[in-house]
Amino acid sequence: MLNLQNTSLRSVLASIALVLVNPMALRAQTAGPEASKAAIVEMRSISFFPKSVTIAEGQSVVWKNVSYTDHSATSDDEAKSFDTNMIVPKASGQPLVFAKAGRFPYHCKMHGRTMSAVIIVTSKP
Ligand SMILES: [Cu+2]
Repeated sequence: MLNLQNTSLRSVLASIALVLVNPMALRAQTAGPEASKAAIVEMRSISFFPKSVTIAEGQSVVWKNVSYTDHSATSDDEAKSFDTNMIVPKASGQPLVFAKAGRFPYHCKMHGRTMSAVIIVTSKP
């Protein structure tokens, strides 16, 4: 299962690498071992699943679009601390590393608040 996800992830990396200019995404490219333990969030028709994901500092998240329309995972804060940009059906975003503990609500740019969720990052002991 994990191998399959990694394979599909690699297949889309090349096509989206040039589009992503998010500093967090660029850092994620060199994450190496961290990327292999990425938490997966599915983008469904108008929801994220799971709606709440808890990870540890330094862990990454990969959004995987399993629906039939484009979606993004865009942070709610004005600074837009992370944004996958639009991910097309059957593709996955680059792994995004969450380096700091905190609560990071996000939404889809296309579907707004209807499609929202949260990443909770816990600090390492
Ligand atoms: Cu959406």
